[in-house]
Amino acid sequence: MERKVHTFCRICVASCGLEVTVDDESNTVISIEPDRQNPYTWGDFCRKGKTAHQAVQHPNRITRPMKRVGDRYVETSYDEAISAIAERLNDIIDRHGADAIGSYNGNPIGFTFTNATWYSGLLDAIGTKNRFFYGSVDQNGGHIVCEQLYGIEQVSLVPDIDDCDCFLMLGMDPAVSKFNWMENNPRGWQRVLQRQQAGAYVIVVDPRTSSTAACADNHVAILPGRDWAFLLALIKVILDENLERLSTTLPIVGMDDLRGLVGEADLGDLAERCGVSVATVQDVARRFAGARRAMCVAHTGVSQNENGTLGEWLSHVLNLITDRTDRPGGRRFERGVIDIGKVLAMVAPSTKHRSRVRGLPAIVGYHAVAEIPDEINTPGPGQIKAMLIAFGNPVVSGPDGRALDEALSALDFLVVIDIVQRESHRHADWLIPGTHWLERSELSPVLASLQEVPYIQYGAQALDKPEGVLEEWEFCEALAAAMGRNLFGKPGVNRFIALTKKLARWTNRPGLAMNPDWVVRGMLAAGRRVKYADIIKAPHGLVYGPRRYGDLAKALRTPDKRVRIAPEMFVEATREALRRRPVEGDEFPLLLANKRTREAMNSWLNESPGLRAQQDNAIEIHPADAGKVGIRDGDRVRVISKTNTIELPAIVTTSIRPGVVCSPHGWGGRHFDPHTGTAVGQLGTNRNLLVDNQRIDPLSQLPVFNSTAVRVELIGAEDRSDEAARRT
Ligand SMILES: Nc1nc2c(c(=O)[nH]1)N[C@H]1C(S)=C(S)[C@@H](COP(=O)(O)OP(=O)(O)OC[C@H]3O[C@@H](n4cnc5c(=O)[nH]c(N)nc54)[C@H](O)[C@@H]3O)O[C@H]1N2
Ligand SMILES: Nc1nc2c(c(=O)[nH]1)N[C@H]1C(S)=C(S)[C@@H](COP(=O)(O)OP(=O)(O)OC[C@H]3O[C@@H](n4cnc5c(=O)[nH]c(N)nc54)[C@H](O)[C@@H]3O)O[C@H]1N2
Ligand code: SF4
Ligand SMILES: [Mo]
Repeated sequence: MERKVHTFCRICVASCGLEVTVDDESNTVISIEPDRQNPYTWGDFCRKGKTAHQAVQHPNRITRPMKRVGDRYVETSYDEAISAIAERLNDIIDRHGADAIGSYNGNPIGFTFTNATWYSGLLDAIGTKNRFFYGSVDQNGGHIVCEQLYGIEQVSLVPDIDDCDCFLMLGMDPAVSKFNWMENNPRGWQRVLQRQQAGAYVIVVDPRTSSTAACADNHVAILPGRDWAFLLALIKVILDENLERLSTTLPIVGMDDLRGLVGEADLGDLAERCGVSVATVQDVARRFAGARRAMCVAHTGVSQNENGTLGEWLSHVLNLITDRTDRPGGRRFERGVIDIGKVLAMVAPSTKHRSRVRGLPAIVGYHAVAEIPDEINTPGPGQIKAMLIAFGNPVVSGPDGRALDEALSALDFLVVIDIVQRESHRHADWLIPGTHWLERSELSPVLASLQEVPYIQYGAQALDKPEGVLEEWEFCEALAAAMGRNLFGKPGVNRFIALTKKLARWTNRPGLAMNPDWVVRGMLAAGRRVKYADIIKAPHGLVYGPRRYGDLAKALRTPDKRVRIAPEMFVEATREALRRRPVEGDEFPLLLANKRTREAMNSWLNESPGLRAQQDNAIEIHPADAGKVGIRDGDRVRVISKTNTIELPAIVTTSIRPGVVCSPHGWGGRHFDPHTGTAVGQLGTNRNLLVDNQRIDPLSQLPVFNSTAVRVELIGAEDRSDEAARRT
């Protein structure tokens, strides 16, 4: 029988509403279409959503716990897996302490609040402080900036697109990756273009003529990694020319410190650093400050650099000194269903722990992916001996995957929870099946708090999970119980869970057994903004209120309830950056930037058969740079950084700025057939192998994905010069 399920896509934050047609008999998807009745996301959709079920039917999907035997895996029961893993982890904890168990959880966990909560509960049960998450390759800069400025580690400042007259967009390519990151604007890019048609001015700052930049009224082709200098230059022009109009919605402290810093910088020097003319800087600054309504939005292109956090900070400053924060047409504060600061405090451990080897502080409770190899390789108390990797593929998505892979191979014990065995999982001792979001029903207060308007949707389950497979949270709960350690590290929790399970069995009411839904309902009740029952009654999604302006002032959590516009740590870091001259070495004369591809989601969807529009990644290079080393379009080239060497085909194009090359991430990972132990296919090449894991933004701890210094050489250059010699 055919059945239609209304739910939403949980691949990226765009959260597109879906109508999934399911064949009940075979438990398969017939089609996935956008849900026309979704009041909020209708109009946004992509092929990744349309073909999402291909990952459910992945030919190498893990559907039973699998134990490594030699270079293959054999299927076992959950009972066997859980007791064996519990015993081994307990043994390692007994011998080396809880911190000997490390953990990485990746991006897809961000879409499943229930599993994220229980996974974090398992880590609390273990008691390890060696936790790593994808924030350190993604949004950590945002957490630091919000914490410093507003006193909350996450503030959802959503672009208020439909009222904006001047868009200043840095390091983002919404024409490809949709208008989302730590906030979501459905059909955001199309709406920007509509505003443009109505007269709005669009400025895109990007070293490449991306699909987004191609539509800009002004495309500023900046040097990668220098957005902080560009933004500081804009702020300088605005303050020097008295064009500022301080926020009217927020009390601000620290303007003198900001003015002091700006006074120390020289406009010509700043412009030179970012490779943009002074005239362009002045034009952008005057336009932005003079526009009736405007917004500055800085995304991952800005943050994944050595001074990325400074870039993000200054993007907030620019909005604050021109009264664009929490104002129509600017960046509006959306309260969400629940105080997200509180939620974060719940899911993230409130530890100020410092990492053992590099001494770096945890950010929202987690350390940086870049540190994992050091923490595994360096002997001494607290050395990581075992890891859990869930929902993540850091060997491909993180910096220097080769170093990480080698470190993972040296572990005593590695447990993976995923739907497929990928590059980061190849040394796993145990593979535990993950579930796919089409197989889960869940409600995420976190996702709901990233939306442009007060909006929430229940993520209904479309398919049954493979028979016998436990959802990730169930596995975490069972493992904590088998280890004899209380979930969440809270005394009595395991006993309570066991009791509720008994009660559920006696009464034949499964809902009485404690489960993550309880937490969600509790939070919704505490938030008092929307009722659980109302959400369930709205299968197409629920807009539960009007968009409001001016709530941020009430939400501030700084001690004096004012915005700290110039936190000392940022001011000092900017001074330091101003003191340093960029070193442009002859050995590595080009800067490697990054982009995304429409058909892939980080490292995990490019092998889906339905998505194989692209089989390979390449490196884009400007004709002037290509000419210097004899590279022609389509040639295979060697890309060399201090860290590693890779080979890629070259695309010679004027759409990239001279001095910069660009290649998308997420490629080059293999996946495995655990039954036979063979690696199945590899599409493209992992450009992150070139990225150093020691050189990170000291504030956010993000690697330098967008400004790694490289050199490019033609492979077989000798043959070509022979050929040229023959011709002459
Ligand atoms: N050079 C460069 N590198 C980057 C970036 C960049 O812009 N440039 N972007 C960074 C960003 S923004 C991000 S978010 C990271 C992402 O990096 P990661 O967080 O490591 O995520 P992915 O590489 O996408 O790997 C996701 C894994 O989760 C598994 N998975 C998917 N769904 C589920 C599920 O429901 N259950 C379970 N158990 N497993 C699941 C997939 O099979 C896959 O193995 O990459 C970062 N890396
Ligand atoms: N199709 C697709 N969509 C996605 C994803 C995906 O993997 N595929 N990932 C999702 C995730 S996890 C995230 S976090 C979001 C991210 O979404 P965005 O933050 O919008 O990221 P990108 O689309 O990679 O756009 C980054 C842009 O920055 C430019 N850039 C590179 N270096 C610099 C620099 O130093 N300065 C400036 N100003 N620009 C620079 C690049 O050329 C590129 O055009 O996208 C989400 N959407
Ligand atoms: S992957 Fe595509 S369909 Fe899914 S939420 Fe993102 S944009 Fe929407
Ligand atoms: Mo991301």
